[in-house]
Amino acid sequence: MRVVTIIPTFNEIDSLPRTIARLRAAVPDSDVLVVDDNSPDGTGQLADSLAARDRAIHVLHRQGKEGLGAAYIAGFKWGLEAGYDVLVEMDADGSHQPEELQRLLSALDNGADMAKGSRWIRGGKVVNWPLHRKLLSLGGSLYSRILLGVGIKDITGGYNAFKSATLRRIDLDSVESVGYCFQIDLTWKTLKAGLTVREVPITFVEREFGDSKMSGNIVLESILLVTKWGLRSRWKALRGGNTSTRA
Ligand SMILES: Nc1nc2c(ncn2[C@@H]2O[C@H](COP(=O)(O)OP(=O)(O)OP(=O)(O)O)[C@@H](O)[C@H]2O)c(=O)[nH]1
Ligand SMILES: [Mg+2]
Repeated sequence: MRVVTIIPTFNEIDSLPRTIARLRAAVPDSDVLVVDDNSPDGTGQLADSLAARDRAIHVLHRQGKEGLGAAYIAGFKWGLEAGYDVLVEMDADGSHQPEELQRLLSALDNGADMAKGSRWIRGGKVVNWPLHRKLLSLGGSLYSRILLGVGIKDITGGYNAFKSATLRRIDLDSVESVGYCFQIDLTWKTLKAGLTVREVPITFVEREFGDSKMSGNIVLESILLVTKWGLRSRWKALRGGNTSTRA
């Protein structure tokens, strides 16, 4: 099974080397793809220097900052083209523990089409997050769960592993979201395709270095898109087609 872990970066010069070193130690069989949006702090060049020393590390350079979703789509396309069997999403900032990746991969081995790291199921944790971030994450998941009618507890989570067949079933070009709503979008599309999403408990640790890219616009995008998708699927269900999805 060929695995590639995709790490999108924008100004992560302090975090990236630590995350990659931990990942290479924890899961040596996983290749790494850094997708850098021309970070002004030189993260792209740093990634190149890591790639020069380790053949498992690859770098995709993009022209400018286009958001997390666009970076992942480019990374997925690269990984599918290169023939990987499993594609993983991981933040550069240390929030996703590379030491927990094996658990996500095991869930795929045991039949899941997508494994989703979850902070909000039994065994899941968040370390060093202020109350307002916890409430935002829990509230976002609850709102999505109600509107979309899905059972996923941490639908906004960004630590995910996909079988390549899952990503091939999803029309990657139809992904509308650029910010964190992207994670909801991917999960929703996987469920709508009739595939299995399994939540796996993770410990999410607040970043130590660098700045968060979270913003009001990103939250607004999520609320608007989730509302649109939820209403659309209910409208379709009312008109006869049953699109209800449970996990
Ligand atoms: N290539 C690329 N990467 C991005 C972009 N926006 C965010 N990222 C990366 O995506 C990952 C998650 O971004 P964060 O800023 O940590 O966002 P977050 O984890 O939701 O928010 P915090 O918890 O506040 O850190 C990090 O590795 C970022 O560097 C972007 O526009 N382009
Ligand atoms: Mg983060």
